[in-house]
Amino acid sequence: MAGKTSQNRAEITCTTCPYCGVGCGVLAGQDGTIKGDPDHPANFGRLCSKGSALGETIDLEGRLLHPMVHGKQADWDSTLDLIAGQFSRAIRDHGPDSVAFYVSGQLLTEDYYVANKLMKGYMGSANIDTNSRLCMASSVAGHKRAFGTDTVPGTYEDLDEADLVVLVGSNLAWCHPVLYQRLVAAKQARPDMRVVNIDPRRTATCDIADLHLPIAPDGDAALFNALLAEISRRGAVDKDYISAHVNGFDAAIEAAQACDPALSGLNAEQINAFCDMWIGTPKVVTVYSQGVNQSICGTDKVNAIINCHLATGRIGRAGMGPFSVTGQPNAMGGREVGGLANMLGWHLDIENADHRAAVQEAWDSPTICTHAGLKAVDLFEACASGKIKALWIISTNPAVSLPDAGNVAEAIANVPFTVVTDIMARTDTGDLVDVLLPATGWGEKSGTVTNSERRISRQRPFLEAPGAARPDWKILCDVAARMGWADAFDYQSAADVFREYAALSNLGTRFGRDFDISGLGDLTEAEYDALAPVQWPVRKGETPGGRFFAEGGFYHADGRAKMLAITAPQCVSPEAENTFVLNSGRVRDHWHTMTRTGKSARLSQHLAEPFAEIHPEDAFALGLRDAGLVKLSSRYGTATLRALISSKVARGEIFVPMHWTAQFAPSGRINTLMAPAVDPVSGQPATKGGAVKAEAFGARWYAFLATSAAIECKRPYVAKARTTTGWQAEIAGFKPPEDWEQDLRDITGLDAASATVIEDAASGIVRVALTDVAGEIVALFFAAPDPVAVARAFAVSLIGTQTPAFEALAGRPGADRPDPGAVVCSCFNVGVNTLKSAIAEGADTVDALGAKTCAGTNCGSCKPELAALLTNHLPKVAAE
Ligand SMILES: Nc1nc2c(c(=O)[nH]1)N[C@H]1C(S)=C(S)[C@@H](COP(=O)(O)OP(=O)(O)OC[C@H]3O[C@@H](n4cnc5c(=O)[nH]c(N)nc54)[C@H](O)[C@@H]3O)O[C@H]1N2
Ligand SMILES: Nc1nc2c(c(=O)[nH]1)N[C@H]1C(S)=C(S)[C@@H](COP(=O)(O)OP(=O)(O)OC[C@H]3O[C@@H](n4cnc5c(=O)[nH]c(N)nc54)[C@H](O)[C@@H]3O)O[C@H]1N2
Ligand code: SF4
Ligand SMILES: [Mo]
Repeated sequence: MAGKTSQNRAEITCTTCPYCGVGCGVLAGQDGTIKGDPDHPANFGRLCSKGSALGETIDLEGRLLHPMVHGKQADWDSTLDLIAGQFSRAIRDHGPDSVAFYVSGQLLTEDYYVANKLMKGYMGSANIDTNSRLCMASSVAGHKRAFGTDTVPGTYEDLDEADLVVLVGSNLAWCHPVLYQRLVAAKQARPDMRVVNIDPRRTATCDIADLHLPIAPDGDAALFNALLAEISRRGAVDKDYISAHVNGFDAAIEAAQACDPALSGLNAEQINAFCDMWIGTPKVVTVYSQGVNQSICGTDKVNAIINCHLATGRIGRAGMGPFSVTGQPNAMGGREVGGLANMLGWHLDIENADHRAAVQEAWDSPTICTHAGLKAVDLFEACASGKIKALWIISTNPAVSLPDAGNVAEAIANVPFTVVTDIMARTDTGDLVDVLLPATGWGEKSGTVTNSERRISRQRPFLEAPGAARPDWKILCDVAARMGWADAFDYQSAADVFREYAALSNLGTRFGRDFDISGLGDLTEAEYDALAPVQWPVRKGETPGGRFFAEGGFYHADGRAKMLAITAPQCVSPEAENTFVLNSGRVRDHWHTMTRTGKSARLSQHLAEPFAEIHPEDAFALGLRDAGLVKLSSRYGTATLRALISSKVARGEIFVPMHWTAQFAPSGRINTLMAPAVDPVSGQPATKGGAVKAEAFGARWYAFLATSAAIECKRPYVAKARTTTGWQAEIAGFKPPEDWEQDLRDITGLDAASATVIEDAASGIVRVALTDVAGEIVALFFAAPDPVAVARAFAVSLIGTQTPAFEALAGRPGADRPDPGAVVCSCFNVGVNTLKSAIAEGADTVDALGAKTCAGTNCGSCKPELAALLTNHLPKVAAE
């Protein structure tokens, strides 16, 4: 069990990346240097662009450093008293279900455990839900239906060993980049390995795919039903496995046979090719993510996939199995501690009276919740209707990330007493609440996370806690103590919390559950500090980890798995004119609501503004031009985004990124449009399947601004991004300002700078440069009646230089200063134009491009884009 500690690698701390569920090991230096940990079994030294840029996001700019009550700095004691008083009063006057926590898969296990214990065992309600409801709930529900408990059967090694990897609703290249690279390496080592990518869009992940199936939105259940029917028809069923270990086979096959494969949106040839590959390849891993989970039929999709693996007995053996990859760093840990409103810790069930009694006994708690709490969407509805009197939101930004976000913001504002714990002073959610509490962030806090393959790793601190920031678990304990439960929350350290949680986990085994880490239940502080990454189960005297279910051993009462009879939904095909299916998801270099990645210039330059990816024929029909603006609207709200015209999306569909907030692009908040429709089984919102109308935005002027100053600007369209020299913004509006120069001064606050203005009345083009007393350019502004054609990266590079204003306002680089173009490789800041020149000079492979420009030679996250560039498929956002 002993591992490396921070002490035995002087100055270097072994920790874990705080972003995605791959859970990469990171070596962090005190000076902010970040490297992949070669000894960590999740990444063996690799990191992606976000992991590599961690050093740029740990500065204190924008951090919340003190408790704030109604906008005023406050001390901890009085603030904690206030919170304890308000929660106690609400419970006394309105009962336990009048209070709620909304927490996050980015909490550490220790934080998460304490929050659950406090709400479920002491406050006496199960009103604690988590952003994992928006992320993993359908997988959890699907696992429980099939296996009897929420088990991920396989390991990452299965990806190395599979002969076929099927990616369903997963943009692995951008969202789990180190796993993607692992797949690339496996394929290089064994060229016979095949990859299928099932996604309505042609994403960067297609770069590795032998077959891309552009499925209709929510066509997955029909496709996997078709596969199951074919498995049966072709005699590929593992009859021994079924008869020994599986119930529900006949009903599942019957439902599959009754299902129309055309509902998948694929033709017979495509379906056949897929069935040939899947059925003909015993070693198959089906990896799935949000294209499966975030759907009104997400749980059914999960079970349609698992059905095929159960029918063929391809589960729990090397290179075989269904594999739901987790999104957040501790999405899995949250499921283990019972983070969802309908679960108890250690994979026990709220509905089961014996489980409830056992948990109460283990905690020696005064009470235990008696029924499931409100799931995220319902929880915020209860906030809106006045049922919730006190709400505490921890480590998540629901005013951005929940569907129908406008109403969610109003619902939060409607709760009489609201608290947010965050690391940042300003977030869209934090701006709405009574009390802000400063948490220690990554690099400062200590605890554990569990990754997609059930591997528990330590996050270790290497920085001092800034200001008055405290660990999340500690803040929760301090409130619990003030509510009268000091003894039960008297933990002295994160290790202390972990010990209790791990020791009690044999409860799971007692009730015949999978989750058990009791082997870690008596770690000393030093052993906890030294804990090496370990996969559960971890029982005393047994080798930890491994796979589940090769020999059956499921967790339903009879020990058998269940195949489900799945009915595929009719594909959504909006009938009304100009109405589109709204698909949403992630970009390579941003993390969710950008509170951290938005601080990094490198990460902000890959895609610097929110966009709507739309098919060329749809764009033509709407009168949209590339780099123009498009307005999307639904009955919930509107959004204005840059049009990215691309045949990578199907006709009738629009893809938008989920990341932009009121702080970066007020008109780009996509969840203001998204309906709060949920999967009926899991309660997970269907954030991939909205319906919107689209129209050209009809701006009268467009502008680009690069400056060293902060940008404060209210216009119909504004999208700000960090640059290496300050900030940049894309701006657009209707009525042009009367005085462009004054307008620019108002936006930047650069009152004292001297201005050079070039205005061409005939073309309507306006250019303004602001120069400071030292003769350095501090702002460059380009406005035009059409989307502005200016070399953006070049303009940004002129800020802070002594370039003569007239020269800078040419907006086009001279031969002596080539324009690198939009960033493709964020590690080495290599722009698209640099890459195009390298291609023109003969670089004809990704490796050759790397040798010439360094692009792709560090984290490798941009390799799919380099490959696309080589075949002339570069995505373009805004005019370059
Ligand atoms: N860069 C980056 N990486 C991240 C994150 C991030 O914010 N940024 N967040 C992390 C988190 S929390 C999560 S949950 C994961 C998510 O990781 P992914 O699930 O891989 O990412 P998404 O972009 O949300 O969606 C994946 C794909 O689903 C497709 N899709 C939409 N509808 C359907 C459908 O009906 N069927 C199928 N088969 N596909 C469909 C979309 O076109 C999209 O390409 O990423 C993690 N990694
Ligand atoms: N339309 C659409 N909506 C989606 C999705 C989608 O694909 N499409 N995906 C959904 C999914 S899968 C997810 S996971 C969610 C994510 O959505 P959110 O959870 O709302 O997004 P984050 O930006 O990760 O929010 C984390 C917050 O915690 C803060 N924070 C960081 N570290 C700490 C810490 O140590 N302690 C505390 N207390 N705070 C901290 C950050 O500053 C930030 O404000 O979005 C969901 N929403
Ligand atoms: S793949 Fe990237 S974001 Fe995910 S854990 Fe690894 S370094 Fe972090
Ligand atoms: Mo997620």
